[in-house]
Amino acid sequence: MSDRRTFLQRVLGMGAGLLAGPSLLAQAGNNGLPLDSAQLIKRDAIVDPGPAFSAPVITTDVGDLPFTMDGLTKVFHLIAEVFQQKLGPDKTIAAWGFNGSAPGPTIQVNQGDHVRVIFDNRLPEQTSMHWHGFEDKIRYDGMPGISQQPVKPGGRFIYEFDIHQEGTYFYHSHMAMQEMAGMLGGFIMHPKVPYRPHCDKDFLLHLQEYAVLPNNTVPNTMNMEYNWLVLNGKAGPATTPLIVRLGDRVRIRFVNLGMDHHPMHLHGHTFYVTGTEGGSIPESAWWPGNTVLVGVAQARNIEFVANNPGDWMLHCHLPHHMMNQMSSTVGKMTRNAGMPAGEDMNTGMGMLSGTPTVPMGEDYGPSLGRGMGFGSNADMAMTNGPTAAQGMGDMHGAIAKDANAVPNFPQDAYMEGPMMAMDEKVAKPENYGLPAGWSGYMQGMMTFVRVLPPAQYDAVIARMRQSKRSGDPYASILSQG
Ligand SMILES: [Cu+2]
Repeated sequence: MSDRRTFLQRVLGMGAGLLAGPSLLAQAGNNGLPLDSAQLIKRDAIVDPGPAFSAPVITTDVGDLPFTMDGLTKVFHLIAEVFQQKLGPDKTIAAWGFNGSAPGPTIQVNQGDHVRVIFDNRLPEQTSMHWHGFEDKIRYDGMPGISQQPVKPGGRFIYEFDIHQEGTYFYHSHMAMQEMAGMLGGFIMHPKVPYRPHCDKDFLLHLQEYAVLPNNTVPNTMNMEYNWLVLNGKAGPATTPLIVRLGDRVRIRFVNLGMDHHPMHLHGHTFYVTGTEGGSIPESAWWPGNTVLVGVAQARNIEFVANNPGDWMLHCHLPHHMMNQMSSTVGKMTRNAGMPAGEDMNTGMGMLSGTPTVPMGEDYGPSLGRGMGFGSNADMAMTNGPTAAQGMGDMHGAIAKDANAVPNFPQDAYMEGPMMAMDEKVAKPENYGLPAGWSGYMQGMMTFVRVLPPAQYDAVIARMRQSKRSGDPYASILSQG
């Protein structure tokens, strides 16, 4: 038991308070049993005292910031830096983030903890960290030039907090453009008395947007229109699904530190909104829905019983946020089979040259690519025309014979479907068992909640375990049972 607990604490970066005593084994036991529908109803209707700890939060594609102990103080080392980050296959950006990740790794603490964050600035300019929603001393509020002197390049500042709140909080640079380059992260305060009902799975999803042109790796932080909509730093289909077992009670915490508001929609389930950026909502005030609007600088916690098996979509419902790189679909090349990748966006859209020098210029093929930011030969290793369907899906009959005579054709004909499929490029254990070609239909701020019956759940978890990824965001689940 003590070995296991030590191991879990190391892997999860959790304090002893979170993994208290014998309930850990009870938890593994509960998860080892299939639930029939009667049990599901019972589970929903009766307030289960549940285990005496909170499930650690899983931040897919990001993970946690580890800590060390200095006496009774939890010490985190947060490093602001610039690095390359893949939003998906074939699209890399120069991100400004923390410890090699944008969003930065999640900090998880317990109510009652004393916390120290040693912050190092490895950016080429000064910065300052704000701790969003913290009711703490103003000298640690991170307002540059007001509550503290900015942290100069190469400089360090030490923040200290007494955690008396609970809920979904976040940290971010208080320099606005740095925030838009990726400088934000989650700060979870677990409650001293665990929330009821107990959630078996608890996820954090950051909602972000970037404007990055084809052939470019540098996000335009002043742009107001975005072509890359990401969850935890990945655009669909490169997002990692949320893996849950049929019958699990699930919490998802959405955090929005971007420029747009995002109505997040879950298929197949009705959830309750149970928390905001101000902490948990009393149960009497929870409200039901299947879509929750997550405004800028807000957090929204939702909870539901995953009692409906299937691979359910979870996505922002703004149509343009359900796509990746948008570019021209007009011009003669869309009318032919076997489209080339196209020229770069400027050329393909006739902005700089072409005859005529308008987006409809016929000299060049359209630069296609809501798929994965394609639209440039320089951005991608393969063409994305119907001939490059990677053997997945079937284009036969996908376009009507008289399609070209129909006003406004094409809409999604070359944007969603087999030519955008890249199952192999985004293969990972969490995608095991999805139908072939699935990736051609998943783009932008979009992922799955995979509600898996016990046998399928075990098969996916086994593959995740076998992959032995270092710093696996799912470590807290993989170390169970
Ligand atoms: Cu959105």
